[in-house]
Amino acid sequence: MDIKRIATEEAFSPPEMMDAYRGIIREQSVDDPGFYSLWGHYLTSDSERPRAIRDKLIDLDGERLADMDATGIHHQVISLTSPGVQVLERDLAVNIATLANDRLAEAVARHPDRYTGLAAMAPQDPPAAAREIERGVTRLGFKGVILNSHTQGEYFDDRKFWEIFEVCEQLDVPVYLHPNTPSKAMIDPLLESGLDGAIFGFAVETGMHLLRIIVSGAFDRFPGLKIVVGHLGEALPFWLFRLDFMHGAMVRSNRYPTVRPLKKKISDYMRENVWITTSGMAWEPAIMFVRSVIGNDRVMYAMDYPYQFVPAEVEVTDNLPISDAEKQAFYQTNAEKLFSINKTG
Ligand code: 1DF
Ligand code: MN
Repeated sequence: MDIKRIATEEAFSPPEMMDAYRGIIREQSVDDPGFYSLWGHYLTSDSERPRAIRDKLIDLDGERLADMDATGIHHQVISLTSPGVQVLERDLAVNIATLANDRLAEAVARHPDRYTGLAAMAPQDPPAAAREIERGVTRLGFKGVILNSHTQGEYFDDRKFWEIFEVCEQLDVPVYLHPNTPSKAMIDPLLESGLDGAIFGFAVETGMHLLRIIVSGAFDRFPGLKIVVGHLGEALPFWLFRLDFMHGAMVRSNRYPTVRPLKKKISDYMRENVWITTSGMAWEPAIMFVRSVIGNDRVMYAMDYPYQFVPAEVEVTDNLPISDAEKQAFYQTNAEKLFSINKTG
C-alpha cells in the first residue's frame, strides 16, 4: 500500500524572530521565566542538539528536505516555532507574524508537494490577528493557525480572543494549540526541578489551556471550531473519565460561579472538536490507547521536527498493530482531510 507520511507538528523560524528572541534575552525585557529557560538554552548553548536545532529551524529547503527524505516523511505541516510572536511586544509581534507568514508561503510555493503552512498571528492584537489569519488562509494558502499556548500569561478562554476563534470557524481552518512553557503564574515548582520544558511543563500548560477553552463554553459558542493538540493530547485522553465526572459534580453543586453548565460532556468536545497528534510520543501503548478513546479518525502522525528528529522513531508508528487502511488514515488521510491537503501533493 502506498502510504504518504504526513508530519503535522513541524517547526520553523525566520532568522529575524531568532534575533528578536536574542534581543529579549540580552535586555531581559519580558517577565516570562519559561521563555528564558527555553530560548536561553537553545540560543546560547554550544552542545550538539541546540546547535542542530538552531540550524534546522531556519532552513526551509535543503537540509529539511534531506532530513524528510532520510526518514520517509513525504510532507510537513509547518508552523512558527514556540512561543512564536506571542512573547514579543505587540507591534513587533504583528510585524514578525506577517514576515513569518510571507516566508513560509514562499517556501510552500517552492515545494508545494512537500509543505503545508499554518498561519502565525499575534493574539496581543486580536483584530490584527483575525485579519492576518484571513490573509494567510485566503491569500497565502495556509490551512490552519498556530497558537503557542499562553500569551504573556493570558489564555484563550478570555472572550477578548474570541474574534480569533470566530474567524477560524468561519474559514473552517483548525487551530493547532501547541505548547509553550508554563506561564509565570504557574512555572515556579516546575522550573526549580527542571520540569518546565518539553519533559512535562509543556503538557501541564497546554493541557490546562485546552481544558480552560472547553470549560469556558467556547465550543458551545463556536461548534464548528477545530483544535489540534500534540503529544497525544497533552495527557487529557487519560483523564476523560474523571474530567466528566468531576465537571458534572461541580456544576450540579454550584461550587464555582465561573463553572457553568456545558451543552456536552468534556469528553464529547474532545471527540468532536479536537484532533490529536503523536508528536514526541512514539510509544505504541499510549498511541493505541488514545486511538481507542478519541477515535481512529482523529489521531494523526507528527514528528516535531527539528526538536525530536529521531529517525528510528518512525519505525514505531510504521509497526503499529493496525490495518493498512487504518495506517493510511493515521499517516495520511486524517491530516489531508483536516488540513485540506491536495491529494496529489
Ligand atoms: C521542544 C519541544 C521545543 C517541542 C519546542 O519548541 C517544541 C523542546 C520550542 O524539546 O524543547 O515544539 N515540542 O513540541 O515537543
Ligand atoms: Mn512542537
